Amino acid sequence: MSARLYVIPASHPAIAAQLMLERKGIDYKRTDLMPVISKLALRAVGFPGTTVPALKIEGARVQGSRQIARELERLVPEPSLFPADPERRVAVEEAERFGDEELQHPIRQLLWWSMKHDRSPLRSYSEGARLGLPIGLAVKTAAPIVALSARFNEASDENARAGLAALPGMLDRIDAWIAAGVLGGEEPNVADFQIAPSLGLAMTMDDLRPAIENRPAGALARRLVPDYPGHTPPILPREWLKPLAAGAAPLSEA
Ligand SMILES: N[C@@H](CCC(=O)N[C@@H](CS)C(=O)NCC(=O)O)C(=O)O
Repeated sequence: MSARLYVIPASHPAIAAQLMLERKGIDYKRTDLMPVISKLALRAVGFPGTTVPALKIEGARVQGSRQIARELERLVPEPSLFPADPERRVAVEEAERFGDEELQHPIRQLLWWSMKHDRSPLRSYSEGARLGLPIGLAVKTAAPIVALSARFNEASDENARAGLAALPGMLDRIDAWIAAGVLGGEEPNVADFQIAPSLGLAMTMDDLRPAIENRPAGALARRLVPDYPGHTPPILPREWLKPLAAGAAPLSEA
């Protein structure tokens, strides 16, 4: 089977797609793209949309982590990403939808907000990437890319604060799904693969990690994405982090 995955280094939905390709045992080649440039590059190779993950597989072009999951399932049914039981499948697909539509974007906005205020961590997110130019040069010339990415993703103060305020509730939801066996089962499902990379990316930020790492959600991320690339030292205003500090859970056995 011939497959090529287009990613932005450390993109959480792109890591979700990589995990699912690996779970299905599909060999693939990876093309690393710089943010913003990625939009043009994807159009140039014939994708209709402008976001990663984007997958060329068996002559088809599939874009979006949830669409990719379904195409992989169609091409390689086993091991399945979806539970066989219809009721469990509904629950898993709801968790997957939440991961895509509710969790992904605030984490993305918080990262771009941080980059907008200090670009120096950018290099750590690109470690090992092949961007077609030396990483050092890519990072040095990244100011307009960071500014545009922050703008495209609406990484404003207001949205960053809203994301931080929403995070404890989202983590509670994830922990409840883990307790109910919807997430975190022995055989990872499509929702595990969708949600764990967002948690992994969040935990690269020193400001967010303490609120996540010692709870079941943190254990899920460590299990599925133990080596998430990137590290952002503390940068968010302390005042904004108060909703998170209130929700930080003590060490759990999960
Ligand atoms: N919900 C979509 C989100 C895709 C998305 O927004 N990807 C980001 C990277 S995380 C992207 O391609 N952004 C374009 C850019 O940064 O220029 C999915 O899961 O596929």
